[in-house]
Amino acid sequence: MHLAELEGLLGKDRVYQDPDLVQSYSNDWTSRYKGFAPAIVFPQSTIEVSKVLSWCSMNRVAVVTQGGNTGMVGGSVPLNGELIISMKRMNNLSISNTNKNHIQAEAGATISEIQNLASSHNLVYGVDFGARDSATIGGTIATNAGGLNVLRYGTTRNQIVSVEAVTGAGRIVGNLNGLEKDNTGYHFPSLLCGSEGTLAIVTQAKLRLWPKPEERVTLLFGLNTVREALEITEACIKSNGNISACELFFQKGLDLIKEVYSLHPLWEDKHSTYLLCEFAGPGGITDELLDGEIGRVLQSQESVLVATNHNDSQRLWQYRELHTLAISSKGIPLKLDVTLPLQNLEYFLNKIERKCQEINPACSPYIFGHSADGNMHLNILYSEPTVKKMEEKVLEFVVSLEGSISAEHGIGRAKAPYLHLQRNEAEIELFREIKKAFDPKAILNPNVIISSDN
Ligand code: FAD
Ligand code: 2HG
Ligand code: ZN
Repeated sequence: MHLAELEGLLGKDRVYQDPDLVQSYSNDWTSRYKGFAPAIVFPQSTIEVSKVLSWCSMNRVAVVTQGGNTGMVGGSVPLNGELIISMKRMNNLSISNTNKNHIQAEAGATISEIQNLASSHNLVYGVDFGARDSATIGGTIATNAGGLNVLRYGTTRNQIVSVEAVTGAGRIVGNLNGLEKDNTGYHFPSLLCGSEGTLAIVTQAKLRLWPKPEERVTLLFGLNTVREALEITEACIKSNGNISACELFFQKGLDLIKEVYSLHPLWEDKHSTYLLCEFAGPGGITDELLDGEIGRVLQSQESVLVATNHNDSQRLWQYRELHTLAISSKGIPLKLDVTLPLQNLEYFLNKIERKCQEINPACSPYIFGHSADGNMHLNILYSEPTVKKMEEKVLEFVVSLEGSISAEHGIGRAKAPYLHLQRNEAEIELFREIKKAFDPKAILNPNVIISSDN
């Protein structure tokens, strides 16, 4: 690989070969995937991305695109010595001058940066989750990230109005016209969203913003069964258009968080199951809630904490949000991110721990997730040496219950061997054809979504 040519095209301050720097971009957030790369490129404009990809395509140099490198499925790691393209330096953003409810963002802008700009205009961005300070717009578009507020605003796909991207052949496609209605053939924002960097590098997007809620109320329930938690989830979904989050976790995860972060117990640890619900909307929603069905639910429960200001709410949220970090502090878990139809969720949750322990009695599964979406995160510690078998059996179980093997983290490299559980041969063949059209030399994120073995 003649990196000097690339330096000549872009300038020396865009291409870095320092081994320590390159190494610091070569492993994934979970530490499961460790790669190596000849160099890292930091383009600063769409034209520069186009120049890099044209050069790579001509020279058949495989690349891995990276945003914040917070992905959970090994998609942003150069496992086979690919060149890393980091989008971090493309992070400009501004409120659109054609529509004040849209934000125009370069791919490397983080979720927090978008949220802050939106907030200063009395608006919010609809996607939010724990990695907000590092995860980028490009990465979240590539993975169609979900997060904490999907039931209110939808996934990332629902936020994108327009997208600009560069194909594997170096061609700039898409636009930033910001038109809410634009039925001119195939819809690139939809196609590129969730394509995990296998079709094109997203360079910029126009994103929809939403009115900032005036009032927010967070409820944390201490419960004793999954059924109770799912009944309250259902009541929240039905009762009030202002529901914005329903998050489920269990005593085992709470015990770990208490240990790692020295947090207080909840209700002296007498419950097994916890549900955090958040409502956000116009002024007066708290009173409205208390007068309606949710008020009746609250009266029927003995263990409920209610937070109506930011600090109290954050105190409740930390019991949910710290799961990922607390688990990672103990080892490298097998991470599964699945959706179940709501009617099968209780069955799944009641069976899954036993199922894992039957495969490996030494394993330690932690379960938490977004209950209203039927999206559960299963983090299994100490599953070696049965990681593969565990993954296969759990994913087969999910499919047998009509669920999905990837809810919001994507397929990446981690789940590529299981794509056939969800997609039939005709679909996978079509995936290959679409990939060929966008990336004829197959240089973008090799083995992501479709591995060379399936
Ligand atoms: P990266 O990790 O850098 O990349 C992810 C994938 O996108 C890779 O395949 C990469 O090649 C590709 N990619 C990156 N940038 C581009 C681009 N500009 N163009 C094309 N392809 C690109 N995810 C959720 O969905 N919901 C959650 O609630 C959630 N919570 C999380 C909490 C924590 C603590 C952590 C660490 C992660 C969490 N994630 C969650 C996972 C992760 O943050 C998301 O997958 C996020 O979308 C990744 O963004 P990123 O910028 O870090 O992308
Ligand atoms: C969450 O909902 C994230 O907290 C991360 O999607 C899940 O760590 C995980 O498995
Ligand atoms: Zn999640």
